[in-house]
Amino acid sequence: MDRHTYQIALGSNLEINGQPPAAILMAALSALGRAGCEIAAISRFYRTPAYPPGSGPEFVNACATIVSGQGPEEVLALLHAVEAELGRTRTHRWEARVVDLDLLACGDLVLPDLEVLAEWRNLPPEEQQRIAPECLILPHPRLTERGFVLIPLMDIAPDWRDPISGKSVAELVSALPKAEKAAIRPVFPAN
Ligand code: PH2
Ligand code: MG
Ligand code: MG
Repeated sequence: MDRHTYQIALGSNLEINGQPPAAILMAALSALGRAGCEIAAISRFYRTPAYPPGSGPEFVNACATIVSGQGPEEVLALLHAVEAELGRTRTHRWEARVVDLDLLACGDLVLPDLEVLAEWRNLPPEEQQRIAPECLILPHPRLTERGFVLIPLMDIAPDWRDPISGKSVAELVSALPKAEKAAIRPVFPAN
């Protein structure tokens, strides 16, 4: 059986049943473990301002590396099942959420192809909010521009490379605006 290495992003900015966001992310990781994924690495947990600015409460964000015999579509379905199990409802895109689990990458696989990935990457922000892709796009089209994804990812996969720019996660992090980096703080140790 082929085993694939996936990078995933986790985020939460709401409580559910008295559980704060960091506990919800832990619960999501244990659910993935119970579902048969090997959790190979977990980043630190970070407090991050909601993007776009002013769109809701602060998030806790993290990334994890999971190893699974399942293909990308199955892993995506599993992430959605865990979101539902933990109480996520979907009414609007980018609303406050109990838990958001995003499939960032499956090794260096590009889906469906570089051209479609580049099209989604170049969408203006209004369009990004209005339309969602029908097919699974990997790596995640917004991965390279978001500090709340790149900074946790740097903890566990600094050498992963973006297939379009050829840049590593470490290089993408060093290109982030200073103010954006400064606003993203590890939960432990608190500062
Ligand atoms: N997720 C979003 C939109 N905005 N902002 C932060 N800080 N963290 C997120 O995970 C996040 C967001 C859409 O999934
Ligand atoms: Mg997301
Ligand atoms: Mg999502």
